[in-house]
Amino acid sequence: MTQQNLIIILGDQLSPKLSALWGANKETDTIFMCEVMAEATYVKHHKKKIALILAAMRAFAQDLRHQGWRVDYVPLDHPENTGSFETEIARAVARWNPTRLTTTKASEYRVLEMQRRWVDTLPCEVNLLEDERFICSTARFNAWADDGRKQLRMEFFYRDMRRLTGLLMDGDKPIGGQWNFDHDNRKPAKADLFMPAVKRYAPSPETRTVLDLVATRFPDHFGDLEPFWFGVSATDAQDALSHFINTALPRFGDYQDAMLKDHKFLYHSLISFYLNIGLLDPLDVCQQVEAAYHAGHCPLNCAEGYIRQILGWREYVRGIYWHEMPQYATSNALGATRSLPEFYWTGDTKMACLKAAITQTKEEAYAHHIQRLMVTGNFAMMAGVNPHEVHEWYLAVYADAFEWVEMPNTIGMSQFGDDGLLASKPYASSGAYIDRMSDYCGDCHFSVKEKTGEAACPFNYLYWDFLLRHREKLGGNPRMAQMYRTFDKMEPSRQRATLDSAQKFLANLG
Ligand code: FAD
Ligand code: DLZ
Repeated sequence: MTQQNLIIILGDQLSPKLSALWGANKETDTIFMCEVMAEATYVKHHKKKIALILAAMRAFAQDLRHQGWRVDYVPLDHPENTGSFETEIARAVARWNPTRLTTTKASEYRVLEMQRRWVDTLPCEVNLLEDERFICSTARFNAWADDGRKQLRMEFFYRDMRRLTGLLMDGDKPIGGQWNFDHDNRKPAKADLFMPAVKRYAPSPETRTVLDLVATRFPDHFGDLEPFWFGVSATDAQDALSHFINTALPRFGDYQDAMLKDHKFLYHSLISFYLNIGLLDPLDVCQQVEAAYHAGHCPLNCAEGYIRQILGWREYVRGIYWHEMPQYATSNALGATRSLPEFYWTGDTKMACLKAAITQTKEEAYAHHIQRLMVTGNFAMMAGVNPHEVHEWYLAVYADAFEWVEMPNTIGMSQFGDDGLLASKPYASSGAYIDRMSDYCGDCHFSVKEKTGEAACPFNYLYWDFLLRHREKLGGNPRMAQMYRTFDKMEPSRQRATLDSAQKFLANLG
């Protein structure tokens, strides 16, 4: 049977607005989707993440069928499934014999390279389209980045994006007279604060089938599969967003950086995993938050802080990824070589903050930004763990992790592996920061007040050891100068005790 067009939709392209669907014809075209082992195992993704993607792919395919599309869908347990995009797409082309194959560029470099090979290997025309689901095209970002500027700082990119979209703008001026209201944000939270409940979605029979499949096929992957509460459709995702706007947005900014051991989600929106697979549109999300602000539903610091995460950070890290790949993947500016400690896979550590962040990651495939940056990321960087290993961990364990967004956050922001391309200084901190922003330290085995010795919080001495190890590279950074002066003013005996404590700890880290 000869078809005009075979349209390939990948597991993170679940958007009706996908460019591969523009101009498609329900009469003559066939949509192809496949579940493949290779995508679940190139890093061993968290069970919940695999379940989310497969369940959402099936729900999306079902919606397309209801809209009258012909969908050729190969499930993971199909007896003839060959297990990779390349072989499954070759089989689909043999089945349908299309004159043309249309697909939207993959979000990850690894898969885009595959798609580019299809041009030479497949016996039909291959139409590879831009992914138009982002607010800033890669061409626009590249033009901004290559405009002779000295540094590619997010804040300036964000201002351009505010001007481009008109979000929270009054003519050419930012509403409220400032671009950024972070000085009103970042308060520590108290455990007795009223916390909004997370919206949970009971698995449908179709999702249950996926959960059984994941339990059978990926028993040795990291993470708890149950309870599975993610939504799997655009309707669920919009409902989760509305719930966030109604219940948590008014306090989002204030407690954005807080961490509490009994409140995993605080005032965060928990929509990254929906956005990243296409169930929500980023501009639409920002516009809904802007509308909530104009309706008097949330203060400006919350609306601005939230919009900046999506319009600013999310678009910016994607731009950095495509601007810098493929060399970005192996960047290791601090020459870190240690293997990732085993406790990142078990949570079995006496450090209460790391235990909490990793245990929650295992349970939920989710941790919020500050847990990722200032707990697991901060520790790995100060302990000198190879950033590529750290990257593979983050890519595997979070439901929202796709390389384009995860890699710049990990290798750049959290590990300083890109030599300051993304962050003006390393996000290194002692235990005092974690103590200020969380309630983890109270019942920790280690004392955050102690600076050296076996009872001291390891973050305290690792911080100085990290700075000293990298003095040549970081000593000239004006944002670090004060910290080096503080170390230099310490009593020599205290300096020695600090570095000895770090050496002992690192020697036992394995
Ligand atoms: P909220 O706190 O409610 O923020 C709202 C939205 O803003 C998020 O849904 C997300 O889309 C966006 N956002 C916020 N911060 C960032 C950021 N730094 N970069 C990009 N988008 C941002 N985010 C991912 O989506 N996927 C990842 O794989 C990922 N890996 C990370 C790894 C490290 C080491 C760090 C430090 C951060 C990482 N982030 C990643 C960014 C951020 O931690 C998550 O986007 C956020 O925690 C998702 O939870 P939320 O939806 O509740 O976000
Ligand atoms: C992450 C993932 C997983 C686990 N499984 C699939 C799958 O079976 N089929 C599919 O199309 N996509 C899957 N994905 C998402 C892909 O890895 C994603 O499309 C690429 O990362 C984009 O470059």
